[in-house]
Amino acid sequence: MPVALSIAGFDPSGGAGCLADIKTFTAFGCFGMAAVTSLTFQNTTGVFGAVTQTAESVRAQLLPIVEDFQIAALKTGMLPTREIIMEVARLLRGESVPSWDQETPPLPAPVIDPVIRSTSGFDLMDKPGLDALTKELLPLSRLVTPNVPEAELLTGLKNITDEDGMLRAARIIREMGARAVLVKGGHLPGEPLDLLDDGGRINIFSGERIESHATHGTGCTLAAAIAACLARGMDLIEAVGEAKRFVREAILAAPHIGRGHSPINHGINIGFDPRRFE
Ligand code: PXL
Repeated sequence: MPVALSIAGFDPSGGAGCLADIKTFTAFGCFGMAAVTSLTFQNTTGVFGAVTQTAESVRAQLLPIVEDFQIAALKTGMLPTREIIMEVARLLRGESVPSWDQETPPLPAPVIDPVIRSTSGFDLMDKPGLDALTKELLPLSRLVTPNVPEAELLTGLKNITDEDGMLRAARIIREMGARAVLVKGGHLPGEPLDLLDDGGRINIFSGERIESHATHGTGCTLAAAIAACLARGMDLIEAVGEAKRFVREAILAAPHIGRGHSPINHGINIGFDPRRFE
């Protein structure tokens, strides 16, 4: 059974962050593990605060896992500070893993969900963190998955309004060192379109917009699903297509709980669909 590891924030309401990642890993037949970077306080209506971990406590969570298991998939989400990002980068390079044998990297190249700000406007990463993310972590990634606002913050572009803008953003992020970039166009008007730039090869995923308020944690879930599909041996285009199908189905089968944006149904792949009981 492939082991999938999430390095992300903890959302006690279970819709986003590492709880969403673990549920998604399970849905794809992976064994999910998680290291918490920040304990957030939130529900479906917004994020109200967070207590960040230190670089030391993130390392202390990760080292015993990395030394005991072969990790097949890695996904990062909320990485709130420069110190935590530098620590994750050191781990990816094997620098802080005493037992690393130098032949195989201790961790696979991660799928990076560049979580910068919550939909409700709460900053999930500070400014030095954003700088460290672009300089230290993107060059170590397998894939980066920004939505349009995140792509603008990462690149400094202020006018991503169409496919051409998404293409330019993807190229800039690749020039920062990312091997592949998936720019998610759901924030733009019209039918949604996601653009995958895999080392210069462009693939467009178009779909129909779903009218739903069940959007809490969709970004986390998509990135975790892509990581799990890569661990299952799919190529990147296949993995993105499968992950998009999963998120779409999970939105359609959302539990509609909470007063705000409902979480989605991560159980969809494992056969539990609440629509059967309606
Ligand atoms: O969806 C972005 C996100 C990721 N991770 C955590 C979050 C949020 C948004 O609120 O809280 C932990």
